[in-house]
Amino acid sequence: APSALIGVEIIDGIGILTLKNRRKLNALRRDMMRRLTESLESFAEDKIRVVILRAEAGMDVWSSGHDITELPRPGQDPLPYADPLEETLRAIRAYPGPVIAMVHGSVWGGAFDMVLSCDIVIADESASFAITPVNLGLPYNTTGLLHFVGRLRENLVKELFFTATPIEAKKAAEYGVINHLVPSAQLETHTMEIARQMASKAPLAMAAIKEQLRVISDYQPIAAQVFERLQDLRRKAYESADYREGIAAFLEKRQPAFKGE
Ligand code: KFV
Repeated sequence: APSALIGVEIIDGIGILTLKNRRKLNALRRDMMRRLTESLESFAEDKIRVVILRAEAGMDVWSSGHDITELPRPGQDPLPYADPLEETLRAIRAYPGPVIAMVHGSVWGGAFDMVLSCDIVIADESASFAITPVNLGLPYNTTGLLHFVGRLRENLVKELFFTATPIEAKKAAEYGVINHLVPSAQLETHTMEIARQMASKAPLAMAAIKEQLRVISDYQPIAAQVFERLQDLRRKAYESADYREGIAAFLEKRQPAFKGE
């Protein structure tokens, strides 16, 4: 059952959402993303003030990112507006209270975007972060790039995207991906402490501040002509043989050979 792949609990008034697709290293399936989005909506209705997003205990991969087997086939936009992962990112960003990412293990692709969409990141030394669309030949979406540029320095964003290589916890903390880097044994207690502290503060003021920050950081006007040109560049990439090759290589468990066409 899809719902079994997402844990939903409330502990001490804190909403806790747990990724539990262990067999596929927490690949972000559509049904899981719908469940996450719905759970955030019901937490908001129940006036849950703070949410923690985590992976099931004992996993060394926090999440392997977008479920690659569910990516729209080559020839179609791989990250359309209505993609369930995109909907979840919007739900996290619009949640009327803090959403804390608690990270143990490696974070890949769209899961990195998800972590950056949270308000605060608390992680241990096992955490690492990679954004990997160039391993697949996948043209990332403009909104997603804004998420990275809004949080991180541009030279780091470029290094991450162009190498698709994970950055380790220490460097991630240094560059501001992580708010608090704590020993593994303290990850849960430290995260709960910060969650409880935030939950004791004035929720309406917090919701207003979060929404203002969201609107300000989303406000990046692009002329219609410019946006259409960017979409053409993206289309050229997702209609290419390289994107087909990138997906095929992953499914066949081999290295891709990209030709630039
Ligand atoms: N989607 C679907 N299945 C996945 C998956 C994914 N993202 N990642 C792993 N799996 C499956 C994998 O096919 C295998 O299935 C199982 O999970 C264990 O993975 O049926 P199978 O063969 O058992 P392994 O065997 O690869 O595990 P391991 O050798 O420990 O390597 C772990 C890891 C995370 C390094 C490797 O699985 C990996 O590189 N996964 C892909 C990471 C990635 O690039 N994710 C980004 C996805 S694309 C994305 O999110 C976006 C939006 N984007 O733009 O790039």
